[in-house]
Amino acid sequence: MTGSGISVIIPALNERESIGQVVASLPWPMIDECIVVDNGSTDGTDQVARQAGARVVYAPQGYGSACSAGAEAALATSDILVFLDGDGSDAVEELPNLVEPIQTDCADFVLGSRIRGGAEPGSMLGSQIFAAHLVGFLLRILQGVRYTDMGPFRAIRRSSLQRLPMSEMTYGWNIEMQIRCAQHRLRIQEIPVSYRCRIGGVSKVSGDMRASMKAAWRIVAVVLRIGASRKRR
Ligand SMILES: Nc1nc2c(ncn2[C@@H]2O[C@H](COP(=O)(O)OP(=O)(O)OP(=O)(O)O)[C@@H](O)[C@H]2O)c(=O)[nH]1
Ligand SMILES: [Mg+2]
Repeated sequence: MTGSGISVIIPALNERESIGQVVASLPWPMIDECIVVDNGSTDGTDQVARQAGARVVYAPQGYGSACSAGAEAALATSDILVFLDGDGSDAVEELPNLVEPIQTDCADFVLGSRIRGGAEPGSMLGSQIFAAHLVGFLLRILQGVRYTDMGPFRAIRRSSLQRLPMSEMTYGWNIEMQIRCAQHRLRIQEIPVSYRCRIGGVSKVSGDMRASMKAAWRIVAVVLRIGASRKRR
């Protein structure tokens, strides 16, 4: 076993209805902290998160910006960073499965695949499933790496993330991490995870046509800009 301090990082924008339940249902005995990263919530998400036991940090706008600020803010003693969404879609009870390959030094990055785990009907749009397959296909050709998803529920060794020159501050952050992990020859594992419909509140991405198009564009841009190169950059 390597050191196993675990920080859970949750980007959250206007998730008052779900964030309390998500934070409270984390497997607290095995984690060291939960950081909720808010950048612009107007519904008191930060207060609810704090009451449920999270530390709240604030960041400039954007999903990637929030994830990156959370990683920066993690306790110095945390060797493993776990990312998940604040809307209750990710199966927090499966967190032990996600971190185990890193704790036992079998992997540096573990991606939870909703495609392999079986997403609850309605929790993923057909277009998201198609995009996951398409991006997986492109990255197999471009990078020689097999991914079946770009899901938010993931764990990474902190020292590994620090080596990656992450630059996307938008919804392209997740796929950038996956590509850079492959380029930096990190040990990657993908495990099946469950995925549910959000437990309340309003969708910021998949349920909003404009936001979905923007997110899709960022993902394509990242795959073309970073994924087309095999070099470590
Ligand atoms: N801090 C922060 N969090 C964000 C931002 N945009 C989205 N989020 C959070 O990122 C997570 C993913 O957003 P969702 O709205 O659930 O996107 P989605 O999963 O495609 O949509 P649903 O299918 O409705 O769940 C949620 O926890 C959001 O609150 C942002 O700009 N800043
Ligand atoms: Mg969601």
